[in-house]
Amino acid sequence: MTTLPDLIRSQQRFLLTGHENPDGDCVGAQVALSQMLKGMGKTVHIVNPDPLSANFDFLTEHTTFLCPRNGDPLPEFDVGVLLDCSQLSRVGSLGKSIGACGKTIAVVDHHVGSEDGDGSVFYVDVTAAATGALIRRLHADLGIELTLPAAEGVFLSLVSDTGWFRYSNADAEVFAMAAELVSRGVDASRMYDAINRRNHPDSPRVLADALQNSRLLLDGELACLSLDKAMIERCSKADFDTDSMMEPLRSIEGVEVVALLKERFDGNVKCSLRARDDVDVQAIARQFGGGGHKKASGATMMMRMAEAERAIVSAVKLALAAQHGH
Ligand SMILES: [Mn+2]
Repeated sequence: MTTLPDLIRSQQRFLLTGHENPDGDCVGAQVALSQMLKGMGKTVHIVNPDPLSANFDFLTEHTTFLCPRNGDPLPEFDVGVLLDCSQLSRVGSLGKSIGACGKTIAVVDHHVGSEDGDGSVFYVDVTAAATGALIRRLHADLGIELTLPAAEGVFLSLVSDTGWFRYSNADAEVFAMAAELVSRGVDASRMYDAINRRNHPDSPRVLADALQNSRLLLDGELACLSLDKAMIERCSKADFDTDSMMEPLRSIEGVEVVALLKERFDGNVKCSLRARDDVDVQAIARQFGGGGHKKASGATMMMRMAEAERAIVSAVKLALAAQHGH
């Protein structure tokens, strides 16, 4: 069975991609891997199903992110690499185009179930804190030094998926890597500013108005926030990261699970779940066709908002009851 290092050594043209609405882990891993491949003299293109969030503008100084529209031809490639997801269906319509090329697909991912993904070559570890951590390991496997942009990419991955080292996945590997990356020149404080201190002047009002709709349910163990289309529209106009709205709810004492439900334009609901302790939100998301990690998961729910709210409340209720042992 071919390993990813062998595949990289033997092939020349690489197409890197990832999931819809690429997050910091996804794009950080893309930057780090593209730096590595370019350093080896390979041809690399990064294509994503959605444009980069403005928070990641600082990466575009050294890296080009393509976002081909429906029907645009893809750059030629020998190997497609799925980063931070393992299924072409997570890559939207772009995933279909990539799959239709019939080329080798490699998966680099840390989500539950990624070992059963759409690739034929896997570099996966569900215990890894971030996909970027896997790209750091890949550098070591191939004996490649990290460039500064690669180090910044890995660092972005680590801070994105550990919530700047607050979550329980911030393990010894994460801190060891972070120390190494900072010693290679990564400026953590400058990166924090570049990502997080560039909100729109409307953002405090948008956040305040959105949080008005938050509710504490199930004896205060579930915090639920639903955003309708109008609020989603306001958020996107202010370029506000809706996932960050879960943080104030997570900080309430006694809250075990936070659910963020976002109404999509087609009327279905995108649900994000976060757990504080022992509730397995990956198992809950899976009930609705989604997945992720034990403490951070999501699903697209093919139902209206009111129905989605009821479904999430009853699923969390069952999970809490199981946890409480009755
Ligand atoms: Mn990730």
